[in-house]
Amino acid sequence: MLQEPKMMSPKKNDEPGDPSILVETRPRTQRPPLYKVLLLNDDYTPMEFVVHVLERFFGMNHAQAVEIMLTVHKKGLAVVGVFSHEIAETKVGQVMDFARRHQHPLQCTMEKEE
Ligand code: TYC
Repeated sequence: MLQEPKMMSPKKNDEPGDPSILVETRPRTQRPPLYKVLLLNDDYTPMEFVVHVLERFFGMNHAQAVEIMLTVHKKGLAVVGVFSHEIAETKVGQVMDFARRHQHPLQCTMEKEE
């Protein structure tokens, strides 16, 4: 008796072991970028004012604040904290505003951490 040609059943593509399927196992979560907040040296801002800024806006104790202030004074700048973009922007704004209100030329900036 004549056999009809067997139709190939539509191949399901999700059988276990199907080598044509690549299952992503590596999680692809991305950390949000972090930003360094930098304090810059100048010749006019009083040392005590910088120490106060570091205590007030960066939660440093007095000894830490003196140490970092002296690092900025000697090296020209120092990283005073690492934050999310939004927090870093807020800190920079707070420091710049506080310095301006007291008529000191203190500069604070942020840069992306690589
Ligand atoms: N260089 C300043 C002075 O001699 C002190 C100073 C330190 C200024 C740190 C700014 O970010 C600064 N009075």
